[in-house]
Amino acid sequence: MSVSADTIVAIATPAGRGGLGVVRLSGPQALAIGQALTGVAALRPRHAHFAHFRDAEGAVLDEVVATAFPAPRSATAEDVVEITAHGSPVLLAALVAAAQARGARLAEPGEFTRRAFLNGRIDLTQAEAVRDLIDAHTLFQARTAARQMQGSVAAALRPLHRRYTELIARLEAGIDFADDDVTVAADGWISAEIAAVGAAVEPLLSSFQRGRTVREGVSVAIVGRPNVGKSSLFNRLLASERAIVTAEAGTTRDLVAEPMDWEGVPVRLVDTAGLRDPKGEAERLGIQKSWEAAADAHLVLAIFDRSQPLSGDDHALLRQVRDWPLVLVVANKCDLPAGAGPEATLPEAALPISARTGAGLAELRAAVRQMVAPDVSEGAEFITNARHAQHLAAAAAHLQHAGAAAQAGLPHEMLLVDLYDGLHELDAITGQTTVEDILGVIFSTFCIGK
Ligand SMILES: Nc1nc2c(ncn2[C@@H]2O[C@H](COP(=O)(O)OP(=O)(O)O)[C@@H](O)[C@H]2O)c(=O)[nH]1
Ligand SMILES: [Mg+2]
Repeated sequence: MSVSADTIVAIATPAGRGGLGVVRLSGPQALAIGQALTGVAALRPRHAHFAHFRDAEGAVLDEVVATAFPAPRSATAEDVVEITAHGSPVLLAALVAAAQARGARLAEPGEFTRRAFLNGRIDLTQAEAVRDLIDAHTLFQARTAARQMQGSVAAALRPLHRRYTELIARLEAGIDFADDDVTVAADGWISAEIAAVGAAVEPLLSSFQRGRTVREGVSVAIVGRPNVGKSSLFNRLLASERAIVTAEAGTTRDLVAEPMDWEGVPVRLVDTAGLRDPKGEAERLGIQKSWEAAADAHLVLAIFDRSQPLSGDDHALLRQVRDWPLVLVVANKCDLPAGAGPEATLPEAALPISARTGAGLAELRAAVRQMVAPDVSEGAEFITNARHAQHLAAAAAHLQHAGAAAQAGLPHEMLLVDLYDGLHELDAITGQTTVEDILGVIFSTFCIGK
């Protein structure tokens, strides 16, 4: 089963001191080396053994817990031993050195996961999800990665993949066994099947738009004239006094940016200098940066002070707002009485909030979440990985080409070239190869060679 001849070893926990540290072994010698390091005569499968790790002279270096996971029921599908020691870098290094002295070699980055893939334990999307899970910055990202680690991408592809291979099998059978009792598929059926497979690729491909948001996050810029409460809102959203707030106009001179978790979406929140006629060079440069931040942001929060009549600067911003693709107009200071008729000119959709009391903030959070990552719901499968999206796009293009060839009545051999190219793209997502599967489909469903 295992493709590896050698045994690898690595510290699995982060560098530095901690309560515990784990050394992991995988490969044919893992059990023998694990037993030698811990003095346990025979490690029972999936059983935690309390043991001692000793130096060359036999002096105890640490109390450890050793657990063996014999092949194939292990993370790599090879024999795996995990030794949990105390989290001392010198001690863990000594464990690794002792394992090396007994024939293990240092694992390369990602090699445990690589072996899991090569041994057929996980597919490529699952291997990538392991990395995404470790890299997650928000719980929502972690959940998404965890679902993919359990094979959700492959599961989403499976029905489409089955239909695709059956289509190819029908075409192949029609060509190879035309003289037998296999009926050649009708052209109308072939065109419809190609279209159906293409239609199944489409929603996955388009889901990458929101999937990318989950993975990479978005930037949200807070803009408005001075004193409307931009920095107050910024601090409120971050739940920290990050930006300076004063009653004096022109306090924020430079961009202030902080990463945050916006209902699961990683957001880079940017506070900006108030937009007005600048008084001096520093403010002029600050305001220029505000406009740039608004232009660069995925979403702009345009803030107005609802307790004041709209000023000329407010009107200038309202005119700009129309050119930005994703803008939320926010009417701040709703804890104060409304100023003389400002709502008349604020768009109806303006969201009333108070950065001071927190009123309307839940609605603001939900509205932004909806705008930057629409229907990212826990249940819906979506593509978060650019590599997967690229292969899906290529598969869609080949399917389109095959569809056009079918419409034009080209020979089935020609269709098959495109169809195989498209299938290889789908296979590249999970790292599987389907050619043998297709032979299987042909021989199982067509009763050939009676
Ligand atoms: N009553 C009230 N005052 C606010 C609110 N938000 C901000 N302020 C006050 O408005 C002034 C300007 O706030 P600041 O956040 O510095 O505005 P910025 O110039 O837009 O960054 C400060 O005195 C804040 O305390 C709010 O929701 N209600
Ligand atoms: Mg400010």
